[in-house]
Amino acid sequence: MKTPQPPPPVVPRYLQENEPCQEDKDLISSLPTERGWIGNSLHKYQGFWQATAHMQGVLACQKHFRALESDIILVTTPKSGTTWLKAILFALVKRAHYLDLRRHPLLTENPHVLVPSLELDVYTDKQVLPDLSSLAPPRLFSTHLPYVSLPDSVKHSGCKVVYLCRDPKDAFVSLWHFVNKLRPVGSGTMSLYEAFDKFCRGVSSFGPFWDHVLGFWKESLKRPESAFFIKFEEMKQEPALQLRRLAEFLGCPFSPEEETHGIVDGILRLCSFDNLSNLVVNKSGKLPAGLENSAFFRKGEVGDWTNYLTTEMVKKLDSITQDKLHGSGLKF
Ligand code: PAP
Repeated sequence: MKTPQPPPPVVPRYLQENEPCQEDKDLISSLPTERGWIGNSLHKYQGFWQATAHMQGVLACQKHFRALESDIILVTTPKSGTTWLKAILFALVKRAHYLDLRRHPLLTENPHVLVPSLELDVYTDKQVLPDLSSLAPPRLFSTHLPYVSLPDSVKHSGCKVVYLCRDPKDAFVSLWHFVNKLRPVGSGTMSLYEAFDKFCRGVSSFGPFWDHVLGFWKESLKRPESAFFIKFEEMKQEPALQLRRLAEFLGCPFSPEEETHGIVDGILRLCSFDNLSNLVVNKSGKLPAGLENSAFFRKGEVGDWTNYLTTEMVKKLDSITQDKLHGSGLKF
């Protein structure tokens, strides 16, 4: 009699290495490759590092995504507050549909579901291209792609790009924590030092951080009507002011009646770290790719790097930032 075997462990989709088609395989094998942060590989594509599992989605959205003039694309460097800004953008531009904030979709869905990522969600199915034609305008999408890798239509359709970044010291600390939650069971944690070395060399998903930020900073100076540049720290410092600026930029400013009814504060309360992180969906739910929703909520503060980085690390990161951003007018 056969002894019953335990069921094979279910590997979450984000840890599965999708078998790329032959054309993508050929491209990937021609790219510089380094070991990634969660036991995967990173490939340098168009000057930026992409995980093998993301390459298919990156290439497919570059090839197939057709932006509309009315689209809004949130672009972020990883761990810069993407989840927060997704919530804010959704609440802002769809506010006419959800007047009662006590019955809002953000109370039952994670922001990553409401604002899907082009390369990580929308274009991940190898077999079937998504039909985006029935989505009500303005369509909201996100991406971590650098400016050079954006689908052409995002650059030329006249759609609005909202770009969010964060002090690299906090973005790095947040990324290190996140990656350690994502690593496969049994593969141990990645040390802060190993992660720091990779981050400083630019070898992180969608990195180098500085080149990513500079690409969109320059674009926002050249075409301020199409690209809105904002830092996590600015959002934290003056959320109401920044939300009103965002509404103006997106062509949906708050009316005097909305101001009287406190809609700005209502949106900010709905999207606050305390509110979102304490919802059942974000405490215990999972994304379709298998990531725990709770992994996107840690502290949500400015300056947590002081609790992790040594004086030498701070010196090194600050000096890279100064060198890379020198002359650009951008500072952290
Ligand atoms: P992603 O790029 O993988 O989508 P992203 O949402 O950018 O992740 O990063 C998560 C960070 O945003 C976390 O920062 P921390 O590690 O320094 O704490 C997370 O706590 C923070 N965050 C998530 N939601 C909010 C929010 N509503 N307000 C402020 N910060 C938030």
